[in-house]
Amino acid sequence: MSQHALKRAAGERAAALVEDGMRLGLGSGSTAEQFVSALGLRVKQGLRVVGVPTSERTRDQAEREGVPLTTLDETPELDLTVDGADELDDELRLVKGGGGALLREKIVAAASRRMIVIADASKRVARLGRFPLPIEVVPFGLGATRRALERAVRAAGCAGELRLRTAPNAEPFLTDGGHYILDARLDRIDAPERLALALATIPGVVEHGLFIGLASGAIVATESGLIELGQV
Ligand code: A5P
Repeated sequence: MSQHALKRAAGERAAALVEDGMRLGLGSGSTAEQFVSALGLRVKQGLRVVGVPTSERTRDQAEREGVPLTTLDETPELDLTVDGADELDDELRLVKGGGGALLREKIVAAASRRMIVIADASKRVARLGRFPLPIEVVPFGLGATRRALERAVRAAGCAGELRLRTAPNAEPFLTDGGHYILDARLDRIDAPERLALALATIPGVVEHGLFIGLASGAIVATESGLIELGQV
């Protein structure tokens, strides 16, 4: 089975869980794209939902697929968010932000009563950290924020370098919110909660890609079928 087929299977399963009238958070990335596509098919068959997209890219896709959209201003509480992840462990702790949408993804997940992660088996890890941890920062004061981050990372028991993410034109990558991303290449994160707390206290840090205590369940697509973790 191709990785695409695994993502499709996870996305379809999540779309099947959506109930009429639900207020949804619509995740970002190639796996969430499969969910939005499968959801669009159900909407065409008469399912009534509204969704808050977590990126401009997802907004464009949802509009194309005919999924009605809302905002967190109009709809501040959501029933369910479905989103992908760059890594997830057995405690449903996540690394997210590979696509740069972590800030809106975290705001939307936090506004949801449930968050279900959809992923292919390559995303499931015993320990977080091999995927570089995205940290969204404001452009002002980048040098000072980076130094503070390096200290915080070391104090939290991690080691590794921070790299400013660049776009294909070699300019700094800009998030939907107009911020930069520093990718922390840590290799292993032994104490995700400790690191998350340390990162969150640094001025200039807008958000980081550790999602802890947000996911209630996960659907992981493997060659031998779907595995469900937590409450799906
Ligand atoms: C976007 O910022 C990310 O958090 C994505 O949810 C994550 O990178 C997973 O993307 P894929 O499904 O494309 O791997």
